[in-house]
Amino acid sequence: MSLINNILPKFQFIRVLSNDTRTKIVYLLGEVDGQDCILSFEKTQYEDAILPTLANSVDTLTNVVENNIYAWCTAMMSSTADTRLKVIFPATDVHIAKYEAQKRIMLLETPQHYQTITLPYIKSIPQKRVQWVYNILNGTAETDRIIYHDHDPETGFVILPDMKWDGSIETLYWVAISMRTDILSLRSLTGDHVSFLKNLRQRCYELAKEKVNLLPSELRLFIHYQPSYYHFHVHITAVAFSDAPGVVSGQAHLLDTVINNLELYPDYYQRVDIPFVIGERHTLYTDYKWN
Ligand code: M7G
Repeated sequence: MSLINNILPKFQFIRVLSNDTRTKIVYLLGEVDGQDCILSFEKTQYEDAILPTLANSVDTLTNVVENNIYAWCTAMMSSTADTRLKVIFPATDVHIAKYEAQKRIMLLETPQHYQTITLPYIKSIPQKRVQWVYNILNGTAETDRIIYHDHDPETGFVILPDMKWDGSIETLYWVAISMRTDILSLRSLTGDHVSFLKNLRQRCYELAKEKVNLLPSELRLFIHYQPSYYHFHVHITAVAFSDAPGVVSGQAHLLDTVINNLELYPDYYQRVDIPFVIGERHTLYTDYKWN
C-alpha cells in the first residue's frame, strides 16, 4: 500500500497551517502513529479533455440562487479528480515552519553575514533533509519521472518534474539538480561554474522544446536565495506561470543574470550583498534578529 493510502485513515487533525483562498491550497498538520504529518489539499484546474462533458458531471446542487436570467450555486461534481493531495510524513519542525502561514520580512545578507550566520546554519542542517535529492540522483526514487540524467559527478545533473508541477504546460515547473554536492547555493557559484550553468541552461531549452514545445523565450529559469535545500538546483518554469510559487523578487534570481554576473565578475556572489525574504518561523529569521 502506498504512503498516502496508509496515512489518510490514520490522520488525526491537529491544526490548519495555512489556507490560501486564492491558490486554493490548504496545509493541515496532524498526527499519524504519534508522529507529525502534513497533508496538503489543492483544488486542481479542469483538464481540457473533460470540458465538453462538464455540464453532465454535476451531481448535487446546493445554495441555489436565481434571479431573472441569472443563477448560481455550489455543485458536487462526479468522476473528476478535483484535488491534488500531498503528504509529508514524518514531518519535521522545519516542514511545519515552512508551510505555516506567517509574516515575512526582507533581510540583507552581506558576505560577512553569510560566513557568520548563514553558513553555520547550513552546516547545522542534518544531511537527511536532502535525502530526497540523493534518492533522485542515485536512481532510487521518481525514476520513471526523470526527463534527463547526465551522471557525470562533476558536470552532470538531473532534470525532472518538480513536486509543485500539476502537469499542464502553462504551469510548467521542472527542477534541474546538480550531481555535484559542493555547490550549496548561489553563494558558492564562481566563474568556474559558468560552463556548467550554460550547459544546464541549454539542455533545459532543448528538453522544453522537445517535451512540451516551449521556446527559450517562454521559459523562466531561476535560482532561489535562500533555498529550502542547500544542494544546487535550478527552477524551470513557464513564463506563462506568472505567479508560480517562489517566482518573486527577494527569492528568485534569473539564471541568465547569474551567468552574466559570473562572466563579468567571477567572484560576484562571494562579494555581493543579497536581500532575501524570510518567514518569521524560519531559523534564519531568529539568527539574523540577534546579530
Ligand atoms: P528550493 O528553492 O530549495 O525550495 O527548491 P522551495 O521549496 O522553497 O522552493 C526545491 C525545489 O524542489 C522546490 O521547487 C520543491 O517543490 C522541489 N521538491 C522538493 N521535494 C521534497 C521534492 C521531491 O521529493 N521531488 C521533486 N521532484 N521535487 C521536490
